[in-house]
Amino acid sequence: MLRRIDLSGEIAGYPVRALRGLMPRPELDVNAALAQIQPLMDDIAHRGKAAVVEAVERFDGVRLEHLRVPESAIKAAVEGLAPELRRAYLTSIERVRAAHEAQRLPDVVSEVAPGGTVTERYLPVGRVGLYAPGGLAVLASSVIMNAVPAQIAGVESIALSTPAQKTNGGLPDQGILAVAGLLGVDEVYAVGGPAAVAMFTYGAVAEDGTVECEPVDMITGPGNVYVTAAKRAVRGLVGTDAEAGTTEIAIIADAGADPVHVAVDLISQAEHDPAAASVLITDSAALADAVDAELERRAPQARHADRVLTALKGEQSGTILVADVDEAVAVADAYAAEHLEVQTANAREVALRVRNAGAIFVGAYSPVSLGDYCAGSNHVLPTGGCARHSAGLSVHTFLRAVHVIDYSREALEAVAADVVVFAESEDLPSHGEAVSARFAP
Ligand code: HSO
Ligand code: ZN
Repeated sequence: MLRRIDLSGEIAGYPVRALRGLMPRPELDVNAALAQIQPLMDDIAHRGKAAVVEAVERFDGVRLEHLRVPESAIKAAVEGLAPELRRAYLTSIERVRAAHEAQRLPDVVSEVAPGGTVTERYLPVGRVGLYAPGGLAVLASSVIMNAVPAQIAGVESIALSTPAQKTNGGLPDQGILAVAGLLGVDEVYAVGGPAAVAMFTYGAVAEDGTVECEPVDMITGPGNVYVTAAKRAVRGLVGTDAEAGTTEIAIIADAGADPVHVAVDLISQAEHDPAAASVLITDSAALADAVDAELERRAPQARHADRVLTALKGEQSGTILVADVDEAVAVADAYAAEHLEVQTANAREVALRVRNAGAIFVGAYSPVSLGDYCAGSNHVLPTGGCARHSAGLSVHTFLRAVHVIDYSREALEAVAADVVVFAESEDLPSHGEAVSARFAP
């Protein structure tokens, strides 16, 4: 089922960069998507609400009178929840809150010299636009993963946008509305894709001057290649989070791993999208064979067998054979998976050696789908190798570190000569003067 890439014994010869090139990861052509969406983004920047309404009609087949979902619809969605689903939502919210509460950062004061301090204050972003995609599966859980860290960071104004659903009378998905209601997020827009990113960036004003959506300071949330492209297009005008695109799972497994556990986890993420990536990294050909046999048996029986089989057989998925666990860790670092499971002996110790992954799941009883809903961890994670340089959503995403500099007269005087000399060396004598003038007799 999975194609095999045999790298066993070869890893040591490869510098990390070259190793990256051997990974089963297709290039995502964000630039091509960007060229396609740019006219839409510009149109919304210039014409506001009217252009958003047209985009929603064109892409989601719904003609909106107002972009914003009435609060009564959010209330109704909460009231209409089946008790067991309500409990599942609340369990997820409670655990995500518990893990994220612990991420708050206290101010850090450094006394750099007697009488001279630099304080690092962590201040929340003022207004944030959260995006929850539609597409093959509409994911209410992503609303929890976006909103909880923003709320805990202290973001004052939180808006959510998610596609209008033709099948729900033009409102967004009921589950998304219900979760928004449970979280106390009442500013919800029925706008999807790049149009939502443009609306959040530029705001949306109606022709009669009514403001339908105020612009935000930051946009977060996962999305397809067009949403990714839209976020790249507006970066700088607004803040954005790491790129969270089509889902990926990589599993390091040794001969002792249970092939059923490995196979069901590979299938679980393949369920998201025909372009999802499921990668097994193992030093055991026997385990690879056993996992393949399980995939052959189980994948055709999955409810979404079509996309699962397409994903597993795609060039983005595969089994990478390595010589030992050290090589497996090197491959995992080169791949930098969104999700990495470690199903080996001493799994925790192996997991702690990995440097590059969006989130790491340790041992036989920490599957990725636990993290998707109820582990407490965040599931909005960097994909496409971005885990080399970026992190998933957390409270930190919504905080900015601001330095507060506070020097006394004596503390400034003690360092004045250094500032003057340094400024002179850069041919900026007025910089030096700004210090020395304070001490002129
Ligand atoms: N695995 C997805 C998140 C998700 N799964 C939501 C189910 N619902 C990306 O981390
Ligand atoms: Zn998932």
